[in-house]
Amino acid sequence: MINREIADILNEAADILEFNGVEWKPRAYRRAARKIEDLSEDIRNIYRKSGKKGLEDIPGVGSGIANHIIEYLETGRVEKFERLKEESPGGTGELVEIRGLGPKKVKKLVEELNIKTVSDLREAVEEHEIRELEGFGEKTEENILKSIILFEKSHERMLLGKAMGLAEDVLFYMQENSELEKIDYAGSLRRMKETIGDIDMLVISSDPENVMKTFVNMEDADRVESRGLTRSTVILRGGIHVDLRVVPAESYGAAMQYFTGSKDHNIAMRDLAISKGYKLSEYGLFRKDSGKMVEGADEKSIYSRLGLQYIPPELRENRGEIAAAGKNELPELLELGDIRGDLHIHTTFSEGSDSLEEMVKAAENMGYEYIAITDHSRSQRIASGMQIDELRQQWEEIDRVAGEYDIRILKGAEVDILKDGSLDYPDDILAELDIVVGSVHSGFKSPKEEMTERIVAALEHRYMDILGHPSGRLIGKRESYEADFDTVFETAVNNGKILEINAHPERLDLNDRLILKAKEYGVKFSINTDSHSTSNLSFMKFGVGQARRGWLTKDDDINTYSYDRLRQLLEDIRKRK
Ligand code: DGT
Ligand code: CA
Ligand code: CA
Ligand code: ZN
Repeated sequence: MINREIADILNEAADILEFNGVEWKPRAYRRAARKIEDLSEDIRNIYRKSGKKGLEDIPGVGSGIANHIIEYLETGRVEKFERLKEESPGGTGELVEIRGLGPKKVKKLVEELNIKTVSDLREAVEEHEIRELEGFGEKTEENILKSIILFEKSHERMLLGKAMGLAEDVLFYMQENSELEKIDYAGSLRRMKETIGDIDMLVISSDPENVMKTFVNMEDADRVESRGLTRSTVILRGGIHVDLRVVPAESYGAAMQYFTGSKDHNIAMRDLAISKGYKLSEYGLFRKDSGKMVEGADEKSIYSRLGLQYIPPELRENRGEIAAAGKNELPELLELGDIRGDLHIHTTFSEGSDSLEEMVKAAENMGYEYIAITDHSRSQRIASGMQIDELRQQWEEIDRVAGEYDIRILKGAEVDILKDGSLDYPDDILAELDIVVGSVHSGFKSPKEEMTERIVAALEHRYMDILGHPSGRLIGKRESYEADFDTVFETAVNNGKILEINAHPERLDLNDRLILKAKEYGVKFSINTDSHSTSNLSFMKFGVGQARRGWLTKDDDINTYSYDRLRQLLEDIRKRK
């Protein structure tokens, strides 16, 4: 958690410096922040074990930033950053998070309209004051409004990846420090929704008082919103609420059922219970006539008593799962343990922070059978895409590393789909690759028809195997591009091409609804982490979560294939043309 905190303050300082027109430092701070967030080890431990030297070993962290980190670890603040905040006009940190508002524009808004916060900005947009400013105009005003809406969305809900990390920290802390028999998270987090409003936790304990005391005194709690004997709510740094309830053991299953939701699923379940002569609540399943409790301790038994197959949490969105469970027709969902490899991985050959060998080793340690190395192609200047000679060097490196490990390594690339739908390497180079992930990385605002044609052309390209992050969104930051997904799915199926489910918590595309739709067309999927560091490899569970929310089975995802079957599939794709 401390890693995230430090990343946050570095990002905040970067925002302010950027606002002040400082040139390179903000980039350096952001880079360090990203690397710190990617660390798998607690930065406190690194400092304890290896001192300042250890901190300086983190990529992007030099002596200056290391000193700031040490100051923060020791005092909980960084004097220089505090002063920066005081000296900069109020709230600008927040304003520079609005996309399309550079520092110059922000400065103008502060000076001319006294806008300091996003809500000031919203008011000014609604009053059409912005378009009157020199250099702004009507179009800018519209774009600002769109960005405000995205900003607000991302600030009231938290990314699944972030919420899961926080919840696991709280679980661990509670297990270590209090007397409890059982603790679980429920709510949207258990359903693996892509964003989380608040974290809901349930506990069984013979000493609720002790549990609550431990909970509200948690170091990471910023504020205690409410405290009671059976329910307390704390607000963690960063603003997320955690709700914790102590529940009697005989009601634990019913409480898990109720607080896992979704609300719509619960309402449908309650109606079903009534139709069968029961009453369902968070305390248990009761017979309507006698009021006798027939189930409660065990969640699965509630479903079976109502004549249903057990419904996995990810399906509980009232999208037909209850009817299917009643007819024994639920799909056997894909599981994390079914995954045999990751097919979208970056290394230091492009913008990754760990070397090719480190990525391979980490994937082997996860028990994977194969991994595809897919660094960026040559047009990706900002992400240091590979020129052809670098790609060849990478092949040599792969051949060397392959000799040292058991895991199979596929030579791949994440190749840009250029504006005209062509791919960013010539065919003879593509033909030498084992696997090609094609992604759109530019022109996100193209009209729908253009974008659709562009993707269709790529899907028809002989050497493209997987369409990477197929909707191009960054959750809360950038909307999906416009494309006719029916056409995209149809073209994929007709050409035997694979669509990626990107497991990176900032992306998670295709989303659950698009997965459901694609599945109807018979599309095959590939769940990949798009890892930029070894710690990112653990994102796989979020992709699997979305796949399960999209009702996918093991057979729908090619990452469950054996190495031989995967190679056969890739060969078949190329033979089609
Ligand atoms: P979130 O926190 O917005 O990401 O979404 P949830 O699903 O975690 O919702 P939350 O935290 O408001 O409530 C947790 C669960 O409690 C919810 O999924 C279902 C249940 N629940 C909450 N309010 C109601 C309600 O009014 N009726 C029923 N039947 N269940 C409810
Ligand atoms: Ca919740
Ligand atoms: Ca809640
Ligand atoms: Zn990538």
